[in-house]
Amino acid sequence: MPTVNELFYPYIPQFQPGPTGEPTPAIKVLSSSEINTDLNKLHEIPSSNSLSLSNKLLIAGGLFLCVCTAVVVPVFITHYVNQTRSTTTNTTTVPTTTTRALNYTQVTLAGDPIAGIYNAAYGGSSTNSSAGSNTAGTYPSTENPPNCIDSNTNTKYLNYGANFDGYNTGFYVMPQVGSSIATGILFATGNDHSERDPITITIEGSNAAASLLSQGSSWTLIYNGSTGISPTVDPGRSTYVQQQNFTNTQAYTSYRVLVTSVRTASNGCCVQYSESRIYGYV
Ligand SMILES: [Ca+2]
Repeated sequence: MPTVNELFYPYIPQFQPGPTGEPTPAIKVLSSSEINTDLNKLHEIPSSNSLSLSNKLLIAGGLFLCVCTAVVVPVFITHYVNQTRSTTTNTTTVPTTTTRALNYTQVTLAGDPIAGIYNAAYGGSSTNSSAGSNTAGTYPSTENPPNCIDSNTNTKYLNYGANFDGYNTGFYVMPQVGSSIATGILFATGNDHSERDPITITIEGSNAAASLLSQGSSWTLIYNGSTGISPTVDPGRSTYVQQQNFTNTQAYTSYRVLVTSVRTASNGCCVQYSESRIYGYV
């Protein structure tokens, strides 16, 4: 092992030997073991400038991994979340609305449920008629309500009404075609007694249940006018007259037809007609 002087004299001026050949007194002379200990400590804690190339590469590699972890992981998480959201959006079902063309047709047909009524003005409640003979509010059993929608002018519906004049009588019908938009009505006269011809009527529509159709609040007025039968000229017996058309855009499942005037107001009997068919869009 070299001595202190041998180690430092060549490099440090302070350690140059004095005139007597000894080191300057201010300088502590270290033993060989102390010097080796300090040198080992210097090796254990190398400065950055003294790092070997392999250590520098290791540190650089570590820094690179840290940067990648800090940048790539958040990007990956964001991408994964976005992908999840995108998948959820793509699986959403969008409701669609289908439409179809409406067909103009005869709305009321033979066999439709129909009820004779009296004591009824539009907007008001009604009383059910029943089969009878010369009795207020009834109709002859063979001249019943279904006869006015059977497309047969040889069959008729007659109602005496509350005062034997046929006023405020009529029927309500539930067409089996289902919901429809009524826009017209076609009348045909009875086989006799022109003084019993209906001259004016109202038509109302309803979407209420059958059990509620005797209540006035169930109905909405859609027509108030002529039957197409002239009040002054007899069109003939068992005869179709001009169909009456009106504007209506609402669909209904039931209709109510009420007679508001008869050719002869006090005819002492009734009102009668062989057909009263509703037309419209289904
Ligand atoms: Ca008929």
